[in-house]
Amino acid sequence: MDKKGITKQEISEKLKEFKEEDMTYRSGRILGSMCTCPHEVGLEAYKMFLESNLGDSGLFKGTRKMEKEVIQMLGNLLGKEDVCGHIITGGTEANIMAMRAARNSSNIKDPEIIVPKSAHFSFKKAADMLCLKLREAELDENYRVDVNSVKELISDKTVAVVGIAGTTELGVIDPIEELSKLCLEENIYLHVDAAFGGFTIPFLGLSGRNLPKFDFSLEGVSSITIDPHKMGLAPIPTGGIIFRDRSYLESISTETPYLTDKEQFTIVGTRTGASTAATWALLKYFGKDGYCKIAKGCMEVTEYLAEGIKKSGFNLMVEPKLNLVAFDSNEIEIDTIVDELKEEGWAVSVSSYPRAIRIVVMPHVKMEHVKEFTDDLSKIHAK
Ligand code: 0PR
Repeated sequence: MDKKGITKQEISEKLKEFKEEDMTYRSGRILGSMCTCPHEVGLEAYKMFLESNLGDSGLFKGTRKMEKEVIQMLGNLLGKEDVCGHIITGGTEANIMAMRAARNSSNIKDPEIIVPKSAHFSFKKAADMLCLKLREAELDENYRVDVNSVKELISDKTVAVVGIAGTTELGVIDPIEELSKLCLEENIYLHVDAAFGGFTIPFLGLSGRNLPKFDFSLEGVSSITIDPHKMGLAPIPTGGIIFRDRSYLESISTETPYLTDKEQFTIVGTRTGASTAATWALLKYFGKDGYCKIAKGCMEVTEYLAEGIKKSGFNLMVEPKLNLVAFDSNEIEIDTIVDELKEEGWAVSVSSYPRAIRIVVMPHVKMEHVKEFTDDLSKIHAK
C-alpha cells in the first residue's frame, strides 16, 4: 500500500482497466453461468440500502420489515404463505442452513444426509462443516434421482433427504412428490434445492407448461432454497432460504447478546440489507406476469438452441425442461469443442455427469447470440 493516496480520476481510470479484462453478460458470450445482468430496478434499490445491516436489524427496522415481506411473497410463490426464512448470500449458504436445521431438529448421533448424485457441491461443504456423512443416491435414465436408491440409503441415522428442482448440470427436476411421500412416511426432513428452478418452475407452470410439483404444496417439504441472484435477476449476492415451520429456524438460532437482535439464524453475521431491498423491488416491479414473461422468453430461446444443436450434428443429453441445454458429440471430444468455442469467443461450461457441454440460457442470452453460436457449432462439426 502506498503512503499517499491517488485522485478519484486516477482511480476511475485504473478501475476501467481492470473492468476491460472482465467478460460481460451483456455481450451474450457467457453461456455457462447461472447469473445474469442485474435488473436496473433491483440495482437502484440495492444502492439505496447499501449501509443497511440485517445482522443488527434493530437498527434497520425498515429493511427488516422488507425482508419479512419478501419471505412472505416467496412463500406465496412456493405454495405456503406462513413460512419463515431469510435473504442471504446465495444457494450455498441456503443449503448449509437447511442441513444445519435438519441436523439440529433431530437428535441423531453420527447423522447422515442423502443427496442425489447430481447435487450441487455446496452439500459437500455442508457435510464437511456440519460433520454429516454424505450419502449419494443414484440417478435414473433421465438423470433424476432414483427414489428406490434413496429408499435403500435411508437408515436410522438419516437426518435429511435432498431433492433438486433444476439441477446445476442439466436443469432436471427430481421427483419431489415421491420424495415428499417417502419422507412423510419415514418422518425425515426433506430439503428442496430450487436455487435455479425456484424462479422459473412456478412461472412456467402459470404459463401453462406441465411441470412436476416441487414446493410446500407437498406436505413433506420442510425447506426450499430459492436464489434471487439467478433467475430472479437480483444483484449478487442474493440467496433465499425458506422454512415450512419456525421451529426449524429456531433450531439454528445463536444468541447475540449485545446486538439489537437477541438471536441470529444465518451463517453470515453482518449481512447486507441491499439484497433484500433489491429482491423486494424486483418482486413488486415484475409481479407474477413479469416473471412469467422472462421464464417463457428463456424457454423459447432454449428450445431454439436445442433444435440448432441437433441440426448442427450434436446430441442433447436430455430434452430441456428448464432453460439449460447440455450436449455432446459422437465424433469430437468435449475438450476440443470447448477449445474451439473459446477461440470463437464463447464461454461455455462442462458438466461432469454426464460429461457434456452445458449452456445455461439466462435472460442475457438472446436469439441473435444463439444463432451465431449454432452457426459456429456447425462449422466446428464440419471441420
Ligand atoms: N444449488 C444449485 C442447484 C446450484 O446450481 C447452485 C449454483 C447452488 C446451489 C449454489 O449457489 P451459489 O453459487 O449461489 O452459492 N449454481 C451455479 C453453478 O455452480 C453457480 C454459478 C453461477 C456458477 C454463476 C458459475 C457462474 O458463472 O453452476
